[in-house]
Amino acid sequence: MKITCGSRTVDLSGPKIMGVLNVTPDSFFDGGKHYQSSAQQSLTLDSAIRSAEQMVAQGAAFVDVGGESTRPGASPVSVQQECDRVLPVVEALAARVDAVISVDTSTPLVMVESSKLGAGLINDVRALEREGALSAAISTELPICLMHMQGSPRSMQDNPAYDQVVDDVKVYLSQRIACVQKAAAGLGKPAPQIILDPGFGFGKTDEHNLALLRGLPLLLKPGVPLLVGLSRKSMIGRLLGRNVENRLPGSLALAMLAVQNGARIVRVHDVAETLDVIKILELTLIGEQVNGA
Ligand code: 7PM
Repeated sequence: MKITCGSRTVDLSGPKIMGVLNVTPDSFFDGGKHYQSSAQQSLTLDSAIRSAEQMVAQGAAFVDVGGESTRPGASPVSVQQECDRVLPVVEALAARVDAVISVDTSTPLVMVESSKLGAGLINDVRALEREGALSAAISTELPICLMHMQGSPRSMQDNPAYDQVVDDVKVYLSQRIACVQKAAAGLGKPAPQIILDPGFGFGKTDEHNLALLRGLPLLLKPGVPLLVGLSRKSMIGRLLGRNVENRLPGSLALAMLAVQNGARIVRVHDVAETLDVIKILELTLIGEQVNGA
C-alpha cells in the first residue's frame, strides 16, 4: 500500500516512523524548544530545522509539525499565532528534508497555506470537525489523518466514558470517512487518501487506551493505514510511575505492540530508538511480513 503525499510517495507495506516536531511554547516534553517568539524567530527556526534533519537522518519518513498544544487545559491559539508558528517551519522543512512534512492542525487556513508551502499530509486530531476544515483539507488533495477524540482538549480527560471503546471509536472513524468522501464528491474533488488514528490519550482512561491497543486489529480496513501516537504519553507515566523524561522504554514497548497489531505509522519523539525496535520486529517476522501486504 502506497500513499501519495504531494510530490512524495511513501510505501506503507511496512511500518514507518513519524517524528514529532513541536513548535509550541508549552510542549509537554521539550518545554517549547522550537517555539518562535518574533524576537528569536530565526534562532528557533534553525533549531527546529536541525531537529527535523536529525529525525530524518535517523529514519523518519514523516515529520509532524504542530503549533497548537492539545494538552488538557492548554490555552487556545489564534489562527494568526498558529500560522506564525507553523508556516515558516513547514516552508523551511519542505524545501530541505527528505521526508513528508505533516501538519498537525485543525485550522482550515493552516491546512491550505501549509499545502502551498509543500506539506504532504494533514494530521487533524479533530478529524476535520472544525468549521471549514472538511473543505479546506479536501481542497489540498493531500492525504488526511483522521483521529478520534472524545470531547475537547480542555475537558477530554474529565470523565471519559464509552459503551464499548473499540466499537465506538471504529464507528466514529467510519462516519468521518463517509463525511470526507461525501464532501469531496460534493466539491468535485477526488476522495483523499485516509489514515486513521484511535487517538490514544484523547478522552480515554488507561483502560480505554489498553483496550484500543489490544483491539487495534479491529480498526483495520483494507487500504486504510493506521497511525498511532503513544510516545511519552501520560498513560505510560501512570502505568509505570514515570515522569516524562523516563518514558522511553514504555514508549518503545507500546510502539512494538501497536505495529504488531497493525499500525503502519508510529508517531514518536525518539526516532532512532523506535526504528531499532521496529527493525527487530520486522526481522523476526520475515517470511510472515508485518501485518500482511
Ligand atoms: C501535549 C499533550 C502536547 C499531548 C502534545 C500532545 C497525537 C497527534 C498529538 C496522536 C495524531 C502528543 C500530543 N498526539 N496526532 N497529535 N495522533 N494523529 O502526545 O496520538 O504528542 S499531540
